[in-house]
Amino acid sequence: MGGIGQLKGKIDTFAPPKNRKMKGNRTFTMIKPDAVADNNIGNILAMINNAGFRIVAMKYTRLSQDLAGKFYAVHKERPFFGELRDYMSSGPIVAAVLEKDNAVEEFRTLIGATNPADAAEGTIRKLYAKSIGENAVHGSDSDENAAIEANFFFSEFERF
Ligand code: 3AN
Repeated sequence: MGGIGQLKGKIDTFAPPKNRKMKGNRTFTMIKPDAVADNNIGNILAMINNAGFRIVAMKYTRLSQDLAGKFYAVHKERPFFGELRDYMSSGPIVAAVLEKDNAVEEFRTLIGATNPADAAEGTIRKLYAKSIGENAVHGSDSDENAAIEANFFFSEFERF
């Protein structure tokens, strides 16, 4: 017995280690397939760091159709669900957990409105999004969803 099996069910996979002071709240982001294909990973990560977010987990990966559907299950009744699932599984993405005080709201401000036509000047979507669907980045809309989304992509041993 022992090893990782013992940890099953005991880990809160979102909170930082208990012996470390929480520096701020956390949010979850993805750099979406359009921004990855356009070679904007570096530009977007620089904007994230320059806005004061610390990257506490990150991976380059690709969602299957099935996983993209699960991630966006909350939107499954929306008319664009099929399009969203196809698009989000169309190429690699970068998933990351970000830390900053008031992270969810601060990050939503940094990324701008869902539709880049409505996004404020200087926001990530204003600079890099192509359309309401291909909109460069995802940002969690609540602390609760940030935790769910981070746990979808990262284990305890992939977050710092
Ligand atoms: P946000 O990502 O700004 O929170 P939501 O939660 O309304 O926006 O939508 C989730 C994702 O669904 C968006 N990021 C976008 O990629 C896609 N989406 C939203 N509205 C549309 C639409 N009208 N047509 C196509 N895709 C959409």
